[in-house]
Amino acid sequence: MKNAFQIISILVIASAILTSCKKGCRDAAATNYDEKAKINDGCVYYSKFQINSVKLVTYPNVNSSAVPWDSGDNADCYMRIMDSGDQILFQSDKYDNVSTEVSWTLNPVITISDLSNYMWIMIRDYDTDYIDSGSELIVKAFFPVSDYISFPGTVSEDGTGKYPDIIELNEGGATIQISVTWQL
Ligand SMILES: [Ca+2]
Ligand SMILES: [Ca+2]
Repeated sequence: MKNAFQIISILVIASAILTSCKKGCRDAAATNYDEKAKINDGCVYYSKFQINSVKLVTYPNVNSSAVPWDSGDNADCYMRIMDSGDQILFQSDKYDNVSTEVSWTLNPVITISDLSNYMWIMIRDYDTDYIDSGSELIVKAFFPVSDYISFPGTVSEDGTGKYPDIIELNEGGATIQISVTWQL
């Protein structure tokens, strides 16, 4: 009888301790990370993201030979999204004589499901056609997808948290902002 009482007492105390410990996800890489959680209770991770739009915020006035992109006016910009193997995932229409920021909306959006890899965003000046020999490279910006995920042991690049809605790339005097939506 005494033993039974002791066991019950221990169970009651243990249960009180457990319920006072907050349950939640303790993995900082997860979408539902709870820094106050004491007991790990299920984590959720994004597995893909969609690219909604790409904005060219600014770009250099001249090419690598210090010559204006086009004689007499600004570059006629179009944008490409490529995977790590340089395969084209999306190519936009062009905007003529871009002097201020421009934005391309992807319709349909494209979905990226390999979060461990990298991509490229390329902006070109359309000269005579859509092939590379007829256009000038303005910028090819490296897009390190995994840097924004916070896999265990890595840190997201945006500084305020992982999974940013806008990913900004700065490369060769150009600034590009990518609008994304993360998905489970
Ligand atoms: Ca040109
Ligand atoms: Ca032009």
